[in-house]
Amino acid sequence: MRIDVLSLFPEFVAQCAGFGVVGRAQERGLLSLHGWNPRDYAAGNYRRVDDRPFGGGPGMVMMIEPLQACLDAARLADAMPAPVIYLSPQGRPLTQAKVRGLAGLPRLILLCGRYEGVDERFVEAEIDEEISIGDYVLSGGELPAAVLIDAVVRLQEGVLNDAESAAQDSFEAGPDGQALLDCPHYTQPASHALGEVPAVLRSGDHAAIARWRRQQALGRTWLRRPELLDEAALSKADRALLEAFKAENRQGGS
Ligand code: 9WO
Repeated sequence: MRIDVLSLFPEFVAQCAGFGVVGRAQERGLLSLHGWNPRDYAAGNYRRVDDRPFGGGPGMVMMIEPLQACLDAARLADAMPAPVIYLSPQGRPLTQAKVRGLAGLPRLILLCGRYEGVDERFVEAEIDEEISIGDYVLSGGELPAAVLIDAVVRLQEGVLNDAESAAQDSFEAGPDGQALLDCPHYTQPASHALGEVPAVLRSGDHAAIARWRRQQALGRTWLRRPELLDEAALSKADRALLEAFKAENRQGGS
C-alpha cells in the first residue's frame, strides 16, 4: 500500500509511522509512506501557505495555490488512483468498518490541515472524504493521520505476526465484523497483593476459558458501551452468556 501525506510537518507523521508495527510494515515493503510539504510548492521568497480569513476573525486559513500544486505533484508521483482524505473535526467518524474499507485500497492521499483549516473551495474541489477520529479539536491533522495510518496498515496482509493476528481476530465478533470490547488479561504472578487471577484461567479447561472470555467481552460491552450491542448480531449462546453476566452483576458481581 502507498500512502502520501500532505502536511506542513511531514517529518512528524513519518516519525509516528517509523516504529512498531507500522515501521516494520515499511521495512517489509508492505507500506511506502511519502511526505509532501505544501510550503515547498509556495510562491515567493516568503513561501506563504496561509492568509487571513475573509470576513475577519482570528487565525489563518491554508491557501489554495500551494495545496493545489502540492497535491498535483503527489498525484503525479504514481499512476495509482487514490481518494484524497482530509482529517478534520467536521468529518464522518472513523470506525473499524471504515478502516477495513480503506485498508483494501492500493493508495491513499491524506491532507493534514493546520491553523483554522483549509480554504473551503479546495475542500469542495479536491477532497473525496472528510474523516474525524473523534469529537475534539487538535492543532492539526497530523496526529489523526498517524492514527488512520496505524489502523489501516495493521490490516495489511503480512504486517502482523501470527500471534498478533490471532489476538486481533478475537476482537472481531460476528459475521458482520461487529466488534465487542476486549476481555480482561492477566499474567504472572497468579497471586498478588492486588488480587488473584480468576481460577478459570488457571484451570486448563480451554472450552471454559473461551466461554469466560467471551462472557467478559459481552459483559464489559454491555456495561461500558451498550450501544455497540444494539448492532451486534448475538448468537443464542452469546445471549445466554450475557444474561448470566447480568444476573451476577445485579447481585453485585463476583
Ligand atoms: C479551530 C477552531 C478554533 C475555534 C473554534 C473552532 C475551531 N475549529 C478549529 C479547527 O477545526 N482547526 C483545525 C485544526 C483545522 C484542521 C486541522 N486541525 C485539526 C484537525 N484539529 N483537529 C483535527 C482533527 C482531525 C480529525 N479528527 C479529530 C480532530
